[in-house]
Amino acid sequence: MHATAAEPQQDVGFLPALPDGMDHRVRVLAAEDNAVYRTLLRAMLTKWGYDVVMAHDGTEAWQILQSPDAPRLAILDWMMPGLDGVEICRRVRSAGREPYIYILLLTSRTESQDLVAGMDAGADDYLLKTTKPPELRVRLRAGRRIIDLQEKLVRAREALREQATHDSLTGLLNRASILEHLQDELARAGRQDQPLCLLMVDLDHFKSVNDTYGHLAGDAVLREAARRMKAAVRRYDAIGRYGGEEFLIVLSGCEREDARARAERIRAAVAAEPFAVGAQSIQVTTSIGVACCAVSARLAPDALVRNADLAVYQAKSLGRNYVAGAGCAPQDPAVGL
Ligand code: GH3
Ligand code: MG
Ligand code: MG
Ligand code: MG
Repeated sequence: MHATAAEPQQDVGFLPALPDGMDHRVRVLAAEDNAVYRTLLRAMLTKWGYDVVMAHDGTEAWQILQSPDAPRLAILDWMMPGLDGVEICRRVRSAGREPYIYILLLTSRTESQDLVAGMDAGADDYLLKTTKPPELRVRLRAGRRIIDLQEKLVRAREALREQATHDSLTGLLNRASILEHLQDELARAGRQDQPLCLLMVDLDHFKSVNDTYGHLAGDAVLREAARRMKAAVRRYDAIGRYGGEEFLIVLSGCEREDARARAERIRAAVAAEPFAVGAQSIQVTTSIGVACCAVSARLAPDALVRNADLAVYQAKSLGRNYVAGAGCAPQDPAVGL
């Protein structure tokens, strides 16, 4: 990439013209204020199979790097008008954003302490402008490997988080997560003087589903019940599997009348049509307990869960396929608040 008057048309195809982005094209930002280098960079990178995003100065480069779909690889000229390459490195790193952006600084400086300063600012690598194109090409490949590894790491971390917080059978939040959510939402409701209601949903006679159709059919019923319930709640209501065939639904900012209506909708959604499991058609119903924490009431999560549990018990005793609990049937024994 050494572009001087003597060799303005340096052969950029020194390595075979096989694109480096064989599996997927990789976008790379090339920021360079010198028109000759810019043309050269674009030609090389395009030939190597990269999708090139060019910036003419540091300010433009920084703007591009701030966008949500910024290239993951950046080649930055050290000396540019506006922001220089080192300052851009510093800003990118202090923003601490993900996904990681791999930065290669391009410099005509040779003083070692300058290079140390560049690396200190967060550059991953640097190259002198006198370096031959094949070296830039392999250094970029090294950068791509880092980016690919980091992407795998992020995916693995997300999969682990999903596993740790969700129930593997139904895909709903697991017991620990729904209880943690309840605790957080109760605290928030207290701070903001908002009501909060909790639904506990228990499948009726579920043991007999297992006994009649087998455990695998029982699992399929749990999955379908979870799907129907999730479809019946709002996107910002949290739903989790509390135990075997018991579920909790946290309704933030919800008054008791509203919670009862919501519970009724969930009950109807499950009972509406029999579940098709293999060749079987299985009728499933639920008993739902409603517990409310009114504005200004200070209830601990345990107390709310206990009230919802008592309300489920009441719904069972009233014949199942039923909604019971706080404010639902004033003549009933005081359940909930
Ligand atoms: P009730 O109407 O009083 O709630 O009766 P029930 O049969 O639903 O309640 P019970 O507590 O007697 O039985 C719950 C059953 O749920 C027993 C247990 O084997 C089953 N169960 C718990 N977890 C799972 C699971 O992950 N898969 C399957 N297939 N069954 C499960
Ligand atoms: Mg420059
Ligand atoms: Mg139960
Ligand atoms: Mg049950």
